[in-house]
Parts: sequence; C-alpha cells; structure tokens
Amino acid sequence: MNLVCRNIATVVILVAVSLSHAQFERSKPDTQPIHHPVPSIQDTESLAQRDARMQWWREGRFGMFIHWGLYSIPAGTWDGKQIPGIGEWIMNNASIPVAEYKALAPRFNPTSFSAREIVALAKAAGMKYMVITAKHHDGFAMFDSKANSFNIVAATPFKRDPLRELAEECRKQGMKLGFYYSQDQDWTAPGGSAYKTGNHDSASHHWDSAQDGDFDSYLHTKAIPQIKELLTQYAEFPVVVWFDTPTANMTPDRAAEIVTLLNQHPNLIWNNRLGGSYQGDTETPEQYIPPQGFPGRDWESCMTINATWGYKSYDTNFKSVETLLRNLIDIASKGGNYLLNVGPDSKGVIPAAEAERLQQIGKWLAVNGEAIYDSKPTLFGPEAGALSPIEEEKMGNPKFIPSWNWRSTTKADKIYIEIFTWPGSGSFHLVKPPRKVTSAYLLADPTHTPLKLMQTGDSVNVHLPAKALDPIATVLVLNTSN
Ligand code: H79
Repeated sequence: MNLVCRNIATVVILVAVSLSHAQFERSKPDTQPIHHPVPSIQDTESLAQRDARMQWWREGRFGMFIHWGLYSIPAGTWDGKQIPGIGEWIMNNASIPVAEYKALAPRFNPTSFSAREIVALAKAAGMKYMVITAKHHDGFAMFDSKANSFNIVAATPFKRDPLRELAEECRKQGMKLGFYYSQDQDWTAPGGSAYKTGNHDSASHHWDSAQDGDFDSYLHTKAIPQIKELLTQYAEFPVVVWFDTPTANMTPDRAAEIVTLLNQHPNLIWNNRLGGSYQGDTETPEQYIPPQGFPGRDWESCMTINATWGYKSYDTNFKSVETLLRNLIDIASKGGNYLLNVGPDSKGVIPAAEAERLQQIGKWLAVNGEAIYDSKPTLFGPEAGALSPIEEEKMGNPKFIPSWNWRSTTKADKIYIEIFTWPGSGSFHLVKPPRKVTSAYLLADPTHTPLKLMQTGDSVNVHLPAKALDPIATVLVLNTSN
C-alpha cells in the first residue's frame, strides 16, 4: 500500500456512524402498572420524584462492590482441592455440610480490616459509592445482628461490625454506602433456598438435611428481621439495597413484606433482584455490558476485577487497567453505572493487585472525570464504529464494524470523545456531528489549548498532536452549540 492509500485508510477508520439515540432516553416511567400486593415507591412516585431520588446515583457512575465473608478463609480450596467456580459459592459447589461451614466462623479474625483504608481506596479510585455483602448465600451476616447469631460479632473472635465501621468512614470521607443482602438463597438457615449445582437433585436442591425447613419461617425469623436491622442500625445508610437471586420462593406476597420495609425509607435505591414481580430501580447486568444499555431504565453493570467475587487465593486472572477503564467509559457512553468488585482476604485486606488497578483508574479520573461523572450517553448511537476500508457488505458498500476505537459522552454544551486508538492520520474526523462544533481541546492538556478545526461540508476534522496524552483513553472535548 502506498502512503496516500494508507492515510485514507486511517481517516476512514474514524468515521462516526450516526444512529438514533432515542433508545437512551429516559422519558417513560419504568414500571408498567402490574398489580403488586403492596405498591412500591416506583409504583407511586412521580417522574420528578424519581429523578430526584436517582440523581446522586446517576451522577456517580462508578461504585465499589465488596464481596467479603467466611468464604475468604477457604479462598477457593476445600479439603486440599481447588474448587472450580466463584469463591463465594464454595459451600454449594463443594457440597460442604452446614456444621462444617459454620465452623469457619470461630476462625474468622480479619484484624487487618480498615474501613478507613477501604473507603480511602474507593475515593482514590474515583468511586462515588460502595455496596458490601451484608449477607451472601452462605447465610453468614457480616454485621451485628440480634436476629440471628451466625454473624461476625456474635460468632467470631473479631467481634467488630465492619458495616458500622464502613458507615462511619463513609460519613467522614463523603462516600455513599449500600448493602447487598441475599434475601432468598440461604444455605445455612433451615428453609432457605438454594440454586442447584452438581448432584443436588432434590426439589429443594439442598445437600444437607440441616438445610431443610420452611421458607416462610426462614423469611420471618431471619431475612426480614435482618433487613429491618440493616435499614435501621446505620443512620443515613444504606442508600442502596442490592438483592440477589430470587427463586420461585420469592412470591409477590412474600416480596411485598420486604417492600413494606423498603417503603419506609423513601430515598432508598434498590435493584431488580428482589423477585415477586417487583422491578425495583435498576437493571443489573452481571459480568457484561449490554450493547445498547437498557432503554428507559437505570442500569448498572456489576463485574469482577479477576474471575471471582469472593476472594480466591489462586485467581490471578486480573483484568488490565486498560480493560477496566475502557469498560467504565463504554458503560458511561451507554448511560449506565459500573459496579466494580473487590474481594478482601480473610485478614480483611483488598489484594494489592486489585488496589493498584483501582489507583490507576483513579489517576485517569482525576484528570478526565468531567467526561464521566454526570455525563449523558453518546449522541452517536449505541455502537460507535468504523466503515471497513477492506471488507464490503453484500451490496458492495463498506462494511460497518463496531469498534473500540473511541466512545463518546455528552453534556449540555460539550461532546466528549474518549479516544482509545490514536489516529495515525494526525486528525480526528467526524462525519455529521450531532451538534455544531465550535472549538476543541484535549481534557488532559492543562492549558486546554484550542485544537485546529476544519469544517468541510457536513464533516469536521480536528487536528491532533502526534501522540496520545494517555495511551488508554485521551479525551477530546468538543464545545458545541445547539
Ligand atoms: O454475588 C455474586 C454472585 O455470587 C451472585 N451475584 C453476584 C453479584 C450470583 N449468584 N448466582 N448467580 C450469581 C448466578 C448463578 C449462576 C449459577 Fe452457578 C450457575 C448457579 C449455578 C450454576 C456459578 C456457577 C455458581 C455456581 C456455578
């Protein structure tokens, strides 16, 4: 290929295809008026009330998920065998009897836990909220519970309440705090539900008769009393309740009992995993980014930083800073939030490889956060991409290839282009920008020196320096009118 040809090809790679962005608009109420035994706040509030309730969450964009519990002791290994799968599932995946699993509690003494350090890390990462497992499927409460003694204060030598310590630090450091609670699955309380794994073939999918019992009695003696405790023991927190894995046991009437409690906290945000036909506030894609977001719904992709939620000593499959940061940008460009998980170990420490990655993301956000926080989705359509210089469609037109070359976010008078692949052509070329571009600069340029603009016909060419300011993502800011 001669030089001229190659230059044309690099320019073509950055053509934007303008698709409808109507799918990102949030103009309709979320919930269809399906009949709920108890109307939830989403059923009764006005759109304006909903917008006010969701405001901090929509602006925040980036949160820390913390999966921490007794499973951090076995850390993926049981009886000398490495148990495949996610670490917090070890009890189920290895069919551990209730008594044996409960015997982990007296060994749990995470003396290196520091709420101050964890909140400080979340802040340094540029995260605006955190959600911690108050009780996962294993049934162990990571808080001071009078309702059930299988908890970190009553059953361990540690005797401290990490949720109380986190609440205090979040208050001090200006961080929002939410609680994850497994309301339906509970593998150590009689009557709690279990998803089926392996050969757990009975109707209940239990693997130990100690798990058998009446679901309503589990709900009334453990789950509901503990949810009450979580909603009332921590002053202004939680601001989020994150339910998980509803089964057929979570009927509308049972879920309604929980909704009655949630309704007493009118600023609370809760997700779509309560069950019983309640849709909650947020869609929760797990371990993926929906290509088009969720039209008309608030949403949050929750993702692991390696391949497990709960700590596994031998999972070193860490995603690169590049992947994590580009995930955040991709999610923001589609109007969602990123809830990125960390898994503290049995001493209460977030593994260094995880902390380092968060620090790096925070460095980028400290410079470029303006393009992420409180931004609106792309105006270019859900899949920015490129017309292939080589491949053709059936009709002989260049083939459209969705690409990671760049993403875009929006504010009232600005379009941000987060450039992943720095163009070799020396300029960024936009065909039919959705607004009139009046000037441009790079966000990471401390002087915000205007870049040379060339408007020709319906396209804009922005002159760029030879090298990216940040190899992961350099933000081009376009000042726009109308
Ligand atoms: O808390 C994290 C997971 O433990 C929890 N949600 C996130 C936030 C979660 N619980 N269940 N699931 C997610 C989906 C269930 C997947 C399953 Fe399996 C497939 C259950 C049985 C087969 C994964 C693979 C767990 C056991 C084997």
